[in-house]
Amino acid sequence: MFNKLESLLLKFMPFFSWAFEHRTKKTRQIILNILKFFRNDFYKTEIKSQKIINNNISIPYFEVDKNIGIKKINLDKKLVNECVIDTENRFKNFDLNINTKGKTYLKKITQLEDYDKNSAVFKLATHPKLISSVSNYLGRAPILFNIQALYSSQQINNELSGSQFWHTDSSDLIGLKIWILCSNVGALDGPTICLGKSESDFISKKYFHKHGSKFKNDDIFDKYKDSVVKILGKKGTSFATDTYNCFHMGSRTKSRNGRLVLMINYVTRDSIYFWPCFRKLVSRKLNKNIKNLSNYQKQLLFPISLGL
Ligand SMILES: O=C(O)CCC(=O)C(=O)O
Ligand SMILES: [Fe+2]
Repeated sequence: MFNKLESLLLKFMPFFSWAFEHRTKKTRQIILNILKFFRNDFYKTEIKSQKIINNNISIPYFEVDKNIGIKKINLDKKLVNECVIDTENRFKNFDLNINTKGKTYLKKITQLEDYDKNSAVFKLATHPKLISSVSNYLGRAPILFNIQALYSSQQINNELSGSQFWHTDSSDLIGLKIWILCSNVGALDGPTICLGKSESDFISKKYFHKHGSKFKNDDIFDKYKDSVVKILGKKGTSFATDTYNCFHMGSRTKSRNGRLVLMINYVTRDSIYFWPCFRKLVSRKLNKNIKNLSNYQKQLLFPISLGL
């Protein structure tokens, strides 16, 4: 009986999650609190993760102000340099014409499964100093949801779509994305442009913003031209952004060079990616080299690697 009910509910999950994503943040928080009650076991794993993270606590690389949600950060120089070289090499071997799936203005060159546990990128993404920084901001145990090398290519026409419009990411209520620039990024190279959290909250409330929807013109944001943060700089420059709370847009690329960036994405257990209908999507076939992880690393990937 319960199984039948569950499979019926699962069928409607894509609708539920879509409907959930298109609520205001406040409504989402209420729904999440109710759901938490039914997903007690899943949330219990967070306590264990938190303990392991606390046992490995390190001096954080950076601290992100909770009212701002954006910060230019300094990570380990040598490790960042290795990450840049690795990303450049992968980009060189990537045929931009073959991959026609997804967004044309923003190409996904790699994903989490492409990194083995001894790679500089994986080492950085699971570095206790980085994890301490992220978990301090989230106030919770982070989940390393994805690592992606992304390339924004020159756009000839002026038609914008998707994440080129101002939006907040809707898969979670809080999270951090770490950006490592892997090419020199100037204003014309399609940088991500971010508005601080308190201003974003103000706009969100004023316009009853539904978390998953995008602003189809820039009028509201033009007023904030002087206070936005542009994720640009020399190769190796790094930023942390809470794109789940800070309005942002990017890849409005005018230059031929475009932008190559490495993005490490941390979310919480509230993320819709861990809802039953999405679990299948995120039960990844991890690279065999990603197995035999340390206990610490396992906790960071836990809901994913177990394919829960
Ligand atoms: O292309 C960009 O810089 C924006 C990407 C974006 O919206 C995101 O990663 O959440
Ligand atoms: Fe986004």
